[in-house]
Amino acid sequence: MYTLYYGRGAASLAIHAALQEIGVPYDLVAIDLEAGQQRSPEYLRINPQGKVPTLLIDGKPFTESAALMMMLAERHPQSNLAPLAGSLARAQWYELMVTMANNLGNNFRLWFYPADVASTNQDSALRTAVQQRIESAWATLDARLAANGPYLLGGTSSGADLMLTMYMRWSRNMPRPATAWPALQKYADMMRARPSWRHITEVEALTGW
Ligand SMILES: N[C@@H](CCC(=O)N[C@@H](CS)C(=O)NCC(=O)O)C(=O)O
Repeated sequence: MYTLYYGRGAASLAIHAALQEIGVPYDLVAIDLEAGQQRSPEYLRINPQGKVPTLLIDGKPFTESAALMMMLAERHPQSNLAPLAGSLARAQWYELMVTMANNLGNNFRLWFYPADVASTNQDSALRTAVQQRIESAWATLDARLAANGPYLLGGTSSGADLMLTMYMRWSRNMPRPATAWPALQKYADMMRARPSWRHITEVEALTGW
């Protein structure tokens, strides 16, 4: 049995979509990040880092969205969150998952939480550097999808696409959002039309995509 602790639109979003795609029953617990619920003693007991997502698997807490996606893909091979274990496509999938976590996950963390590394939230050198790194990731992914889409692995969708859609959504208020790149815009339209994505958008009451 799964219980997902999520924040609206946060790093839990792709895991929420994955659970929905798997089709198993799961419980949701909303953590209000703006109200600071992630730092409540109750939540810190299950996730001492005070971040979302946390996924309870049979009552035991696990964290890190990319790791959770890998775990779910392994536990539910029939859900096609990842290509067949041991295949070359699976190797490509791991490469993508880790690259996106490093290039997008880490840089978005700095974009939204610059105080992790800077003394002020307005460190413009940091913001410029982070923005450039995120935009460079969009350019690479746009070229990849334009050459060999419609999904990250070509003809078959996977959990990596759920991760990328989540990251892309986070850029919507940036100076140059992911959808400024044409192949990524087309990709966003396709991914947002998925039943799982529409469902989580409604449940998490997300606006502005
Ligand atoms: N690398 C982590 C990042 C988790 C993370 O930074 N989550 C943010 C929301 S997107 C959070 O919980 N922020 C609340 C806080 O840091 O106080 C993952 O991918 O799961």
